[in-house]
Amino acid sequence: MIWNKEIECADRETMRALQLKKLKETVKYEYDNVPYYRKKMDDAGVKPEDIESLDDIRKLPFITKEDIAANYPTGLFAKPMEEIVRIHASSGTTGKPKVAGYTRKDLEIWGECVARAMASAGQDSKSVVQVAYGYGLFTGGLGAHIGAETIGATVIPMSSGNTKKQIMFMQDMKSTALACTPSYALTIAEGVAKEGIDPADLPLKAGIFGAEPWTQGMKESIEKGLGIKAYDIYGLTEIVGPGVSISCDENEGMHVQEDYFYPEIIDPETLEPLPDGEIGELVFTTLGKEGFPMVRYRTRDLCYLMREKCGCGRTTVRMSKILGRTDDMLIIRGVNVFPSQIEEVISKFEELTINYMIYVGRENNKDTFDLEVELASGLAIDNIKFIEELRGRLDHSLRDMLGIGCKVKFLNEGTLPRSEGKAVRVKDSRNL
Ligand code: ADP
Ligand code: K
Ligand code: ZN
Repeated sequence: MIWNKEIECADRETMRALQLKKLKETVKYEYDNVPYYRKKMDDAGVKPEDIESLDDIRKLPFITKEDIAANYPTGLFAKPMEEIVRIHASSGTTGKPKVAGYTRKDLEIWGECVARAMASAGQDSKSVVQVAYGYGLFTGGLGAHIGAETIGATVIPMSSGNTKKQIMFMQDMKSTALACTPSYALTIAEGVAKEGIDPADLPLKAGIFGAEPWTQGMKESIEKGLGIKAYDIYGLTEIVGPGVSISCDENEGMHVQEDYFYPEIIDPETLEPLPDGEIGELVFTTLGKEGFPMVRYRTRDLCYLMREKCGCGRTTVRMSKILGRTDDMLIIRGVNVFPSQIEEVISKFEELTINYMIYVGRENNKDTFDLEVELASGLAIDNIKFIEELRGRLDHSLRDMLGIGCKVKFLNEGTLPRSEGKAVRVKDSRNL
């Protein structure tokens, strides 16, 4: 199902013309209304009139997470508070949260984008969408909510947590879609199994999962555990929240709502633009947002762009799954390690659940690297021969993937903490 065929299936020329028109307006708007960015442009010697083509975007200075922090809380807002009708903020694991402000029009844009996402996941006005993302400053809950409402679905605003009640409502209200983080979806799937419910008996058809990185292996576990098709929804508070992009039935990347969010991929070191297909840092310019517009915002998320025709009929550019956040990258004994690489390895082992915990520390001037994994149900941790054989195979696969080894500890199923929101899978005590 395609929500907005005219835009989502527009030909390249039409889309580029629309983007250029909106880009020019955005840059002028930003220059006129955000003094901090005006100064950046002045320092770089670039004026709004210098934007004559889409490629001219490269002349513009970036906005970074540090710029947002330096302007905490509302210094980069382009509208007076009177016109701001909603505030959200990202969790801000380090330092102050990043605060975003929305005008009425911004909420409409957000609703439109998430509506496209809901439709891509097969939902319509007859659907019942259970939102199990947290409601609050976090954009997950109200983001999924506004999209489900825009398509006219029945929204169940559960928020996260209380897994038993989630499952009860899912059955009693005949929810057709579940929107939550992939790690919480997995927790719910485990709950379903624990209650002896056959996933095929659930009315649930689709999952709209995002807000954290997840692998194909994780996707398969969730799809099996809930008897659904899982879709990947991407977004970030600074740009709008979830709905910046969504996967389709082809499961080959996420279609970017590029009439509102213009994507670029840059080399995070040289800051030079990279061609389609090359992995780098994702940068977004919002096209038409009023309250908290962003020009060339560096997301720190790593992915690549695809412009080949998609089987679903949409013509919008696709971004690959998020392969990691530069923030999440661990440097262990000089080697770059992403938690998602570990998840990918673990997901290939039937003997393990997909839960894990990474511990990094420092002893005798050397990095320590420990990994806890869980045995799948019914497997005996006291079967030493089996465990040692499994350890051997796991060590080998991890070393293949990461280039370094780690110390693995096996746990019984259900030992590791389960997530209701964004999962915490790394404890790095080196930074304490
Ligand atoms: P934060 O997690 O930085 O406090 P947000 O709640 O705004 O703030 O989350 C945005 C971030 O979450 C993105 O920059 C990205 O790293 C991650 N994210 C969101 N959706 C996805 C997704 N579908 N796949 C992978 N990562 C995602
Ligand atoms: K107001
Ligand atoms: Zn598609």
